[in-house]
Amino acid sequence: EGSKKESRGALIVIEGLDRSGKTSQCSRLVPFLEGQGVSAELWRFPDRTTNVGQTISAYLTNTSQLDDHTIHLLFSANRWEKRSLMETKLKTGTTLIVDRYSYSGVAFSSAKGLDIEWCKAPEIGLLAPDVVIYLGISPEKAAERGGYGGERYEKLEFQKKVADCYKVLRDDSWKVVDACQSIEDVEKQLQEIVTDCVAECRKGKPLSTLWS
Ligand code: FDM
Repeated sequence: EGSKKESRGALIVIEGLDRSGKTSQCSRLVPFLEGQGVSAELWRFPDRTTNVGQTISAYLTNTSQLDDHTIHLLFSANRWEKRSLMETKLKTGTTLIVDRYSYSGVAFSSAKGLDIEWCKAPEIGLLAPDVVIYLGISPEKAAERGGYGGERYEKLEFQKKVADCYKVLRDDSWKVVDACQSIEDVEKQLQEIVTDCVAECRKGKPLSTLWS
């Protein structure tokens, strides 16, 4: 423990294809951290509870149609509307486990053919994650797991394009965890990564902004 009176929380982002196990692993991490005495919350994007989020949800369930650029900017706006709360939570010591973030935003929109730099631009200035964890699984293996819902992007051909776009975005700072292992093995590796990350932030690692 350092001498700092208040230590900030960590911004931990989990990314991956549909059916990679993101959501269930995210929800296991929060009680794990709390058990370690770390204040933690589970967040997810899109946050479908806001007005913007409801518009996004209608699009994803095919209840409405929107131009590709328009929906891209709405996904980004949905992160911007949560930015100040996110900053407050982090600065007051709460660690956030975030199920999808700007990387989903860029990967899914560029998979439709939008220019990647154009896709990244509206994300500039959002808080940068302290770590991005990618749950790696091939689109074919993910599809075999079954249970794709009926939402707009849940189709093998599209998921293959998303996987390629994630590859372009990924850099050496990302922690890639093999999502084809047992749930417990994946969980154990995630626990190690988040424990290290929380410790680094406690020691005073500064918050930064995208894209960094
Ligand atoms: N998605 C998610 C995007 O296209 N852009 C974004 O910025 C985000 C955060 O929305 F297919 C896509 C990814 C996924 C869909 O995600 C809804 P969940 O995790 O299934 O709710």
